[in-house]
Amino acid sequence: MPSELETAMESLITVFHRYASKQGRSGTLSRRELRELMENELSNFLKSQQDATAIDKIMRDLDTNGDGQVDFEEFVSLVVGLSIACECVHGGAEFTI
Ligand SMILES: [Ca+2]
Repeated sequence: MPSELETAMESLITVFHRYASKQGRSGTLSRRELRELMENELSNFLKSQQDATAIDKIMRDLDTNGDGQVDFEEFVSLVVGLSIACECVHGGAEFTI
């Protein structure tokens, strides 16, 4: 049975591919796919960033290779960044969403 952390890693991969396969290239997130993922999967963390310009900014920040798509590596940097921000806010204490 996978550990808690291994399960979390599997979830990252599963969620990424669920949205990445919706349209166009299946291995990357388009702007629309990224928006859907963030609205559905990060709605608690990103309540203040639901407007279109915020999505555009996040997309630009994430798309480090500039191909207009967010690949898994670029997506992971979003998750890592949010996790670090979240850990800082909570001071490392246990939290629930
Ligand atoms: Ca990219």
